[in-house]
Amino acid sequence: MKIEAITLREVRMPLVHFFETSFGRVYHRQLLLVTVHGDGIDGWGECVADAAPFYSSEWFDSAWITIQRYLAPAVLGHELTAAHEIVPLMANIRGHRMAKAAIENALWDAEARQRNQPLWKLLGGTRTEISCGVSIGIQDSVEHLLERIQIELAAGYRRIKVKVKPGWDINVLERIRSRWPGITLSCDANSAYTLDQVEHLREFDQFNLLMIEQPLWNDDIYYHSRLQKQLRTSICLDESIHHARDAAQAVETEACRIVNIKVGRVGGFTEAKKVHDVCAAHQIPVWCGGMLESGIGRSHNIALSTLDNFSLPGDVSASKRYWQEDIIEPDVEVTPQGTIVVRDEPGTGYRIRKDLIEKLAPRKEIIKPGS
Ligand code: OSB
Ligand code: MG
Repeated sequence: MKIEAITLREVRMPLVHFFETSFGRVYHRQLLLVTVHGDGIDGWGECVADAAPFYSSEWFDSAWITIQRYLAPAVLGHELTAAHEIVPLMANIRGHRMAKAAIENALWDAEARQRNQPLWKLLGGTRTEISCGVSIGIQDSVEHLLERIQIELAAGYRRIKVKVKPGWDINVLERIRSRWPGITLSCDANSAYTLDQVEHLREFDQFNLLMIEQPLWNDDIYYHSRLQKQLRTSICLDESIHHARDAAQAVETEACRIVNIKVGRVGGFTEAKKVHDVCAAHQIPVWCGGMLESGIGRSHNIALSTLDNFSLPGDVSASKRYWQEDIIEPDVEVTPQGTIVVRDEPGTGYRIRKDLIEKLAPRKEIIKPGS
């Protein structure tokens, strides 16, 4: 396929429910949608960077300008036979993985449509049904949190993950465990602790958690390995893993026993597959993380989750948990057994609601060679 043009769109979507982590509360998402045009086909990708550089150093504006100034010019006009060939074209631009992933993933979507094949098969997936969990943010009260957990369990979700931070952790986990002693439960600290809180973190061991996600610094692997030796609970790394080498280091230093793969954080499907393979080779299970995606990013997460080593439930859940109206059709739906049945149509299997996107998009820019 020849990459003839790239369209950027800004779409603002209000969340059905606010989402709060240790770095703050959000009420809506400012999405950057990327469309790659070539050979009469449009491929769609979503940049998962947040409106502000809190989860990672990338943010909406940095992604937009990096694509406009550097990434689009590096790839426009090139003729590719497979989506992964775009990776070396962008390799001399350092970092900006979420921006790169949006372009690369759009191209995978285009390739799947062009080959008339489901994206999940093109990626090498083997599962036809994926296992779903939910990530529940910090609430105004523990009672509110318990109510939300009740709703998600009733909907069939197979794993509950709650956000924690100092002051909203042991007390909260105690309440959850006393009400539901047997559910699969995990927590995510988004780097809210330091190594001198080891004694406090050891208290998490009493709750039989599936994992504690990213307890320490966002850029650290080594101190997580020191911490893991002192905890019974498995550590899962999210923020610290940017590529397959990070995953290899984390595995070799025993900094974690589980890895969260977010395709945006690692720079696209090609690197996500490599992280998956490194972990598989060392019997480290992985699961697919979420970034409050619209249906476009969500459908890509579903496709990725069909790879063999995605053996734990991901943060891939139903459209209606996030949006009044999603920008794909049909909505992503979860069965009463807590699974998503993978669609067999070409591409992601979901139709892009372009009219709705145009209505929601206050800003749009078409980039062509030489423009
Ligand atoms: O750490 O996994 C995280 C959302 C935004 C930024 C970071 C994270 C999250 C989530 C949400 O946990 C997962 C979802 O999309 O439901
Ligand atoms: Mg996380």
